[in-house]
Amino acid sequence: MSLTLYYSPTSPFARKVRIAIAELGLQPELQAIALNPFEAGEDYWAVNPLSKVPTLLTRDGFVLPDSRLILDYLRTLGTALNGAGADSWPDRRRQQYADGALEAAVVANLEQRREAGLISRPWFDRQVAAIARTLGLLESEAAELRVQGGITLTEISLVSLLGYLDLRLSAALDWRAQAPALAQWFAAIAARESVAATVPPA
Ligand SMILES: N[C@@H](CCC(=O)N[C@@H](CS)C(=O)NCC(=O)O)C(=O)O
Repeated sequence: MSLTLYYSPTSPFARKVRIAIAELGLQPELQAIALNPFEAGEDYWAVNPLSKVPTLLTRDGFVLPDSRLILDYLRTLGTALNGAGADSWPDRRRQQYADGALEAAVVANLEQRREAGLISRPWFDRQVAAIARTLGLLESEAAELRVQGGITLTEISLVSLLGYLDLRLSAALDWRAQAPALAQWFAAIAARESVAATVPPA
């Protein structure tokens, strides 16, 4: 049995999947293939015509093209992501906020990478403001976040979001100043093996 993961080391969506695979102890059957989705060609498009990462080939060789879908599948392979409160509405809601902020962060990064004359500052600022507001909400619920023992998809999404903010948006958003409780939680969970092993390269 094997799992094949197409990923980029800097992709926060792929990081969610990589953390989940580590938490579930599935690395022995993992074949991980690193690629840059912006430079991918026909070989990869034959696997995933969206040309995005992550993409997972399941144990049956079925192709799953999206991190949420992949995480749903991985959770059928083990129970490690069933921390207390997993699948409760409050937990799922926090996960959705973290994922939504992550989507806004990726949009903001793509915007700032455009040619100087094409960058829309209002569009970029709109994404950053949405992230800041959402972090404010999650900050007020930081006491619910887990560090030790069983975690859930919420912690995975949030770690991936905050790591990506450090990597790509640190000049635009001083998130630690705005969300000190999240910063404390992030510093604590950074020591977890699955988290430490998937830090994006600078
Ligand atoms: N909804 C997708 C988003 C995946 C995504 O946008 N990945 C980015 C890398 S962070 C990508 O592959 N971008 C390439 C492109 O947009 O062409 C998921 O959750 O997996």
